[in-house]
Amino acid sequence: MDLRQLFADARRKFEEGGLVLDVEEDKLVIVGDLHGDKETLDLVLKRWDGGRFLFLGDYVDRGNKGLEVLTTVVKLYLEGKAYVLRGNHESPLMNEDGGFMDELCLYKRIPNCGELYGDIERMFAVMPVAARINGAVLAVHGGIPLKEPSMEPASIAELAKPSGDLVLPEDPLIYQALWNDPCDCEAHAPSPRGPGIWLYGRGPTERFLKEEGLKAIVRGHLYVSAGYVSHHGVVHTVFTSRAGPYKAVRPKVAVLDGGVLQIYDLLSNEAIRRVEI
Ligand SMILES: [Mn+2]
Repeated sequence: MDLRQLFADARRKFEEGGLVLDVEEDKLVIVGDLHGDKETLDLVLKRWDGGRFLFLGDYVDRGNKGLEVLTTVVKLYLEGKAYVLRGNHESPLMNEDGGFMDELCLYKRIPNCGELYGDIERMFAVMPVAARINGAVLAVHGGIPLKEPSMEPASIAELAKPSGDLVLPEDPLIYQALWNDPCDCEAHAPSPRGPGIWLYGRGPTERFLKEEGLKAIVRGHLYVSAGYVSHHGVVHTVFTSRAGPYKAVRPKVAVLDGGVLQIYDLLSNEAIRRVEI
């Protein structure tokens, strides 16, 4: 299939779906950052063959099969088999130095790679940034955005109605949803990732979940060699890439099955943690 057509079709479908999804699924396999790791993606798709998937973003950069990963998840999305969220690497801000533009133009030598990237960039801009699953779990790449200057958590409704351009993105709440991380702190702290990015602590996390009537957050973004870490018992980070710099990672996915969230180790094929939601 023509790639430009594929990404244009996906862009139109993403546009119709909005920036925040409401998802109802009995069983959902939630996949963390892939960063061009097609082998691990194939492992997940084989292990849960015929299942429903939610991808937490960061399909490209770092690993060398970003285009294959992106194409695969977008096809699953168009076939109605997967929800596909945006990560901070779904942005021209990252792809110039992160490896994806070089993959397209230098290594794969795709003719008119700039035009293909233009289609991809337009699609990135309209991808959803969060999904509410079964009214209980929020899936998001980075996490809870904080409103300056009060530093209180933003609501999901505010995320759904952004102001400013979405390409980079410029909207500060959307930007933080893609970039923020949890911390073991009580309130919040500036993020080492850069200006405009925050670490959200126990207080804002608990207030956010209470306000939204949710139980937990499943997110990616943070590289952890164990492939999984939890904060305050309610923020669950899964990391699913072994590409490039992540060779030593033990990749994990989260499987939401009824009222239970299970964390699976992909190498041993075992559930390493079980959380009642
Ligand atoms: Mn990320």
